[in-house]
Amino acid sequence: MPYLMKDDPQVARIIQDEESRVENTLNLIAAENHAPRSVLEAQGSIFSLKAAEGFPGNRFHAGCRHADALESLAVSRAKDLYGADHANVQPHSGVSANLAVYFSVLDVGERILSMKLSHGGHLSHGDAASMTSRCFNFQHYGLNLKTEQIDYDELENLAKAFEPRMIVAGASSYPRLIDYERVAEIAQSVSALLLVDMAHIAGLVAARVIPSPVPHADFVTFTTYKTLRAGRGGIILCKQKYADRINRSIFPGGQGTPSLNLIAAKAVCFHLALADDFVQLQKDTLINASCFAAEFERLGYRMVSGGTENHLVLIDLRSKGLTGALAEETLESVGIIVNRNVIPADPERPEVSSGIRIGSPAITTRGMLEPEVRQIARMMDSAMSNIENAQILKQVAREVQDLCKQFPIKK
Ligand code: DSN
Repeated sequence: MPYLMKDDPQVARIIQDEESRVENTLNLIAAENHAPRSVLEAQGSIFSLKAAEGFPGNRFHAGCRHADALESLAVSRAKDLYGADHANVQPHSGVSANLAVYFSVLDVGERILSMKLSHGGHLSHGDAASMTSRCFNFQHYGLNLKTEQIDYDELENLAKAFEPRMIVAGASSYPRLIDYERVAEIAQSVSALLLVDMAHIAGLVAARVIPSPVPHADFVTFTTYKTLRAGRGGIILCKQKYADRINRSIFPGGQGTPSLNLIAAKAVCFHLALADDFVQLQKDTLINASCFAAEFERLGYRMVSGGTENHLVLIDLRSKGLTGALAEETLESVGIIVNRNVIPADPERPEVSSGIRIGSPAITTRGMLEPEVRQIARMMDSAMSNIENAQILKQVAREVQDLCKQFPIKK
């Protein structure tokens, strides 16, 4: 970063420190990943400066010839990758994408049925703390507290009683697959539209290693920096008949000029997602998550829902006498980055939580496989079982460093 170093060494050093933190820690945050350097180059490109309100062929600024070529390419790649009728690649984030879907077809105050945040849903699915809950009338479905999985019969009963205009499926901390066919049937039976928010699993779906919601849903939204590895940003896919309404809802409805640099990164990632090594990466991501669940169970931990079918596991720490917050802090002190997470019917406040959420995407991108996953689980157990033992924590921190050196982040 020669120019940045010259103009603002303070910021340059903070960026270098972050690069070093990422390289020298194990990232188990289920919502994150390491992106290829080509994606970061596209994100940092000249396109970050271009004003281009509107859509390809219909802009409110001149000089958009290359912007149009770029956005058209990203749209056509997104449609091909997911088999969608229409793609809007402009949302700045997942929340922007969800808001645009709600406002595209619903009037303020209309009813939406979605999964509750405390059982794995997302803030933008109408949580009380999110402005989405002030714009629409949300009711929430949860998990069956015995199976800790979605109870589709209960969802159906709620839909019949509430008569929502839209049902939202998709979650941030749900380790199971969702039966989209069943949710679509329920939505149709009450004449509701179906939005699937597949932010966490967009890479797994792109690689076709888990089922796709696209054939079943009216709208599919996702962020691009998680399993998909495209850097920050959001996408909306939809049936052709909603294409114009979705576009208007993004611009001029909810956003101004798109972030063309992020669109460039999205286009690169859609291209890379077609390669065989991306498909293998997503297969390994699933295998590694299952391996985490098996190893933690062997070590005496309880997996919420009894295991995983995707890239994440949710661990209930209560039997170990730990809170999520304490585990998160202890693990960070040895270089293992996780996030505390509420478990269904959690007795603790969200800031404290009784669980941790562990994701396999980033370590899999580094090339780690089952032997390393078992080693990481044992290191985590060692740290979490010895939170007061400075010597053991130091030893685990050294092991983390060694593992990071053995598996440098690929450029
Ligand atoms: N949705 C948040 C998460 O799952 O951590 C971040 O995007």
